[in-house]
Amino acid sequence: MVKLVAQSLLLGLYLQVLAVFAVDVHRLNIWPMPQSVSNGHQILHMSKDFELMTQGTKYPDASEILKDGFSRLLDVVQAAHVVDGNFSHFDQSVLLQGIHVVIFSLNDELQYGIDESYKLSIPAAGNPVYAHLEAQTVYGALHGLQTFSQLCHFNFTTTVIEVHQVPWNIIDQPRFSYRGLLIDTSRHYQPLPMIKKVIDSMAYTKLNVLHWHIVDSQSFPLEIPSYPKLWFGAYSISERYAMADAAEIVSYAQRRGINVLAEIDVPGHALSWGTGYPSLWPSKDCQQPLDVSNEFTFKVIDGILSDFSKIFKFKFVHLGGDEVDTSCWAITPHVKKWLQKHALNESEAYQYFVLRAQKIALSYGYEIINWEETFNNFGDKLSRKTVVHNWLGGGVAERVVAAGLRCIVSNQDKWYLDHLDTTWPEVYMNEPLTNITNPKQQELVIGGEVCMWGEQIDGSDIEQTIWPRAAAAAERLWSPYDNLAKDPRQITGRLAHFRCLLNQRGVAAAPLAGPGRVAPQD
Ligand code: CP6
Repeated sequence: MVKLVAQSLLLGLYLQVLAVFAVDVHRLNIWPMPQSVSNGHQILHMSKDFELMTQGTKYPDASEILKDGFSRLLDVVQAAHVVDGNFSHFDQSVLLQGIHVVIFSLNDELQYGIDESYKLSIPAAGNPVYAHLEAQTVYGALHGLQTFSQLCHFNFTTTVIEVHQVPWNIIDQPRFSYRGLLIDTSRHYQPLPMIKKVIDSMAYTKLNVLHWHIVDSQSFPLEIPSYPKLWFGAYSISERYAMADAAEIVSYAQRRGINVLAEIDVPGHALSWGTGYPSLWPSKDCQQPLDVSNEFTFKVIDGILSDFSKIFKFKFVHLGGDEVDTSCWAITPHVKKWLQKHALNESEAYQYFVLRAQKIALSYGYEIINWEETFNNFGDKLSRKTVVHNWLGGGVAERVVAAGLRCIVSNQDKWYLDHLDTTWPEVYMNEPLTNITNPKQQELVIGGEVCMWGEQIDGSDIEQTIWPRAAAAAERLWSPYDNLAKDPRQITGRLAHFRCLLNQRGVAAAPLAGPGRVAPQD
């Protein structure tokens, strides 16, 4: 009896310790929360000669990617403050001299599924004092530098940057390999500097795929050298991206560990293609979907994907396939005749179109992402190299992975950022593995994506519409399930802190409270 009481007391104590730990971890101002963290309560001062050290590693000269990442780290921790403290005041044993980075792989090709893990340790003292960062790839090291940047604070009395709460020991890796953000440059053009700013801010929160919904019905801003009249569908002669600009975006993102997923949304969302090539429209009265009966349609898709394959090096291309209304195919005489000749009904013709576009993408070495309607209508016919992109609501991912295909979750009720009434706690609580318990099926959910559709936003308000809510999704996709807050009230302070950090870094992230952005109710 006594033993039983003692045991239950012990168990109670243990649970309490666990609970305290769970709360405590959210008191640390790190976003997204790493896999494992321990910290102390001392302070280091960052030397004004704070250096990147790579001696003794396979990277004696450090890759340019790492060096650039290090110089961006210095910029963000300095946050434009004037650092002019008198460093001779400080005891050498608490002066942080630099960060020693060890990268194990020499391959710095960015691709889906690469190792993004890192280990970061910062001692409380030493002689000299160095932080240590280890990673398999340079992209894991960049994540480590991002985490490091969040531990730094400017001291206004000494005018020196400090690292608080040392010693730190952090071990970290992402829960999901695909952590995306969609931007839409067809409904509103986004200037190139804004796209770069979005990429910068994605890196702060460890998102790793920029899904570029480049073209749609409203405008065709991208240059396609194989079919140079396509961008006649741009809004104006200024609101365009040259191929070289797109290549620069890809390279800018890649240097920050971010893949670019390019999309052409066929056959439904493609009206603007016909501005330059009207024969892509079934007729003047039927301007979408693209003309399924015309061989030229598939030639153009081939040309676009051929041009894409030269610059968009991500393993996936997105082929859309959503919201296809085929009704005007059936009433356009030459298309109707073609359907009859091939004994296809409208829905079979939609399937034929999507599968033929898939074959073209495969011929250029891509794997394919398609919106979920393709799965809902003919899932068993899709190439096994298809990833199904959910958007219509919950419950689809379960069926996709049960069918053995991969899935990306973007449930519109939770992760569509153009829904301004979706609050950050709702974004945070969207769990991609809802109702998926089989570990093999869980692996098929490769991640998720928040979508910033462009109908309602442009360069003037894209940042405050994306942030801070996208950061809530970023933590859901990065942090181990057990570290995620079970109640968003636990993390209001930490997210508010992170959004202030975004502001300090020049990102116009909105406050957590306010219209459409309410804090959780007490
Ligand atoms: N454009 C494209 C869109 C949407 C989709 N595809 C969309 C649909 C409904 C809502 C938001 C966006 N604007 N090409 C659906 C994937 Cl609520």
